[in-house]
Amino acid sequence: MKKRVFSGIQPTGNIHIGNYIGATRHWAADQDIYDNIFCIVDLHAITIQQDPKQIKSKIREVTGLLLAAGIDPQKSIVFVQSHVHEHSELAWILNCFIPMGWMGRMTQYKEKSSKQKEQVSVGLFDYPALMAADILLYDTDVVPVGEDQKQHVELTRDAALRFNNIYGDIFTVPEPRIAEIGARIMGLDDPTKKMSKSEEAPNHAIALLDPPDVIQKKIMRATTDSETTVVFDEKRPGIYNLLTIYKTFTGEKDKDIEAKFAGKGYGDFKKALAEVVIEGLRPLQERYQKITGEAGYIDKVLAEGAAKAHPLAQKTLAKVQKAVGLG
Ligand code: AQP
Repeated sequence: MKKRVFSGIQPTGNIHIGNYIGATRHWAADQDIYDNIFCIVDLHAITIQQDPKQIKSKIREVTGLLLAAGIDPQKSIVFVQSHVHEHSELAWILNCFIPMGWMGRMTQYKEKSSKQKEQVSVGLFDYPALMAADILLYDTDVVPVGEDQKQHVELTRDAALRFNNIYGDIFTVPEPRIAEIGARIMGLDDPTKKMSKSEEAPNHAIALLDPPDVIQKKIMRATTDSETTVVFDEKRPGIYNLLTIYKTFTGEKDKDIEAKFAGKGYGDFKKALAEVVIEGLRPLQERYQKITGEAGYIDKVLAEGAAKAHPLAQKTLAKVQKAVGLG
C-alpha cells in the first residue's frame, strides 16, 4: 500500500517560484511513490476577501499550473475544495475540539491579521481547522508543504491525536514533509520576508507565468548587499536566497556554484540566474499554454477529481459523525 499524500494551494494572486520550489515541484516529482490528492483550496482563499470572478479564473489557472508542473490526473486526484462539502462539515466538528489557545499561536494568523487589523475575519482565525479537515478527511500520511505551513500541519497532528484520544482510532495522524532546500524562498525586494502571493510590490516575486524580460528585470533588481563575493552565507540573506533559487533550478552543489562564480560579481551571477530561471520555467510555460488551450480540459479534470475525492471524504465524515453522536 502506498502512503497517502495530501496538499493544497490557494487560488489567490500569482503562483510564484516559492510555491513551485517549496511545494508543487515535489508534488509532481514524488507522484509515483505516493497515492496523491492535491486540492485547490478556494474556501481558504476567501478567508481574505476576493473578487468572485477572479477566484473562478484563478482556480483554472492554478490547476493549469499544477498540470504543467507535471501533476498527472491519472496518477493524482486534483480537485477544488468547495466541490466536496465534507471539508466544511468536518472543519465545524474540529472547531469544537481545537482549543482557541492553539489557534492563537499560529504565526500565519498573527502576520496576516496584523496587516488587516479590524477587518480580520473569523475564517482567517479558523484557517488551520479547515486545513486540518482537508488533511484528516483523506487518511493522509504525508503533507508536503513549504516551511510556512509546518505549524499548521503540527496543529493538525495535535487535533487528530486529541480526537483519537477521546473517540478511538478515527484519524490517521499525518506527518509534515518539508523540502531540504528551498522550503522558504524569500521576497526578491526584501529577503527577510517570505515570497508571498499576497505581497503587492512589483519586484517581490517571480510568477510562474512571468515572461522572460520580466524575470530578467526582477532578478537584476533583486536586493542584495554591499559585499561582492557570490557565496552561500545565511548572514547575507539577499545573495543566499538568489543562490538557493539557482541551486534548486540547476541541482548543482554549493561548492560548484561558488567555484563557477569565484572572481565574478553580483551582476554576472544575476544574469546567469535569470537565464537559469527563464530556461527552467520555459517548458512549464509551454505546457501551460497547451493545457489551457484545450477547451473544457481543466473543468473535466476538476470534475473527475471531485468525483474521486468525494466518496473518500464521505467515508471519513460518516465515521466522525458517528463517533461524536451526530447523524
Ligand atoms: N516563499 C515560499 N517558499 C517555499 N514554499 C512556499 N509556499 C508558499 N510560499 C512559499 C508553499 O506553497 C504551497 C502553496 O501555498 P498556498 O497558496 O497554500 O499558501 P501560502 O503559503 O499562504 O502562499 P503565499 O504565496 O504566501 O500566498 P498568500 O500570500 O496568499 O498567503 C504551500 O505548501 C506553501 O507552504
